[in-house]
Formats: sequence, structure tokens, C-alpha cells
Amino acid sequence: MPHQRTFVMVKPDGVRRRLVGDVISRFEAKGLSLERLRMRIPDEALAAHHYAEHRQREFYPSLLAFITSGPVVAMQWSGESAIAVARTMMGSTNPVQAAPGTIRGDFGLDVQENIVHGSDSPESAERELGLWFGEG
Ligand code: D4T
Repeated sequence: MPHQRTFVMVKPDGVRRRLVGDVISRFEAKGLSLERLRMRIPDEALAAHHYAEHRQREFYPSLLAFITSGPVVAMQWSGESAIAVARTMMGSTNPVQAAPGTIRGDFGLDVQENIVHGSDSPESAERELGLWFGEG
């Protein structure tokens, strides 16, 4: 199993709801390592790059408005199979379907305001880390 790094973000709803500490605690308790952290309000250009793959989807304008609506917490986490581990701990994209014990399963009901984002592949992780932290 590979040692990996991944990009994780607490979205504006997670920050507003004061869930940053809980998200970080869960990943630390699991055994992943926090390597970088940056709080910022994403501008339109950053959000558009981040969600470029969704630009043709009907929910894209609303998604962009949401993700730029307030501060997010961008993080780099590393560890054994960190990409899959982080996504498993987040739960299904739609919190209605997310299992109890996952972040989305425990804290959400809305597919857009689903608290966290995590990279879905090594390629996405490198792209997103570069985008949010300005290097590879
Ligand atoms: P992220 O990228 O936020 O970790 O989400 P996922 O990887 O789990 O899911 P995704 O790429 O399919 O969706 C990206 C982002 O769009 C929001 N969304 C999604 C939305 O607002 N409405 C929708 O109908 C869907 C499917 C939620 C996550």
C-alpha cells in the first residue's frame, strides 16, 4: 500500500459550523499527518480551476457561489493510502447516503454543503495541492 499525500478542504459550511477542529481530530486520530494548512477565501478564478471538471454541470454556478462564500481550510495530509482513507472517512458525496461514522454521514444532509472535499486520485491530489499551495 502506497504512502500518499492528499488535498483536503473544509468547505465554507464546515468553517461556519465550527467543524474544522473535529475534521482535523478525526484525521489525526486515524494516523494521517497534517503537513500544510492554509485558511483563505477562494476567489472566482481559484474556485473555477478547482472545479473545472464540473463546469458543464447544472449545479456549477451554485457550487462556485457556495465555495467562494467564505473562508475554507485547505490542508495537505499524508500517510498510507491517504487518498482513499480520507475519502472513506468523508463518506458519500451526498450526505443523505453517507454512512454514520463518516464526516458527511454525521454532520450533513445537503449535497452541496457537504462540509469537506478530498482528492480522488494521485493526479488530482498533485493538481489540487499545486493549485491551493502554489507548488507541487
Ligand atoms: P468533492 O469534490 O467536493 O470532494 O466532492 P466529490 O468528489 O465527493 O463529488 P463530485 O466531484 O461529484 O462533486 C463535486 C462537488 O459538487 C457538489 N455537488 C455535487 C453539488 O453541489 N450538486 C450535485 O448535484 C453534485 C453531484 C458537491 C461536491
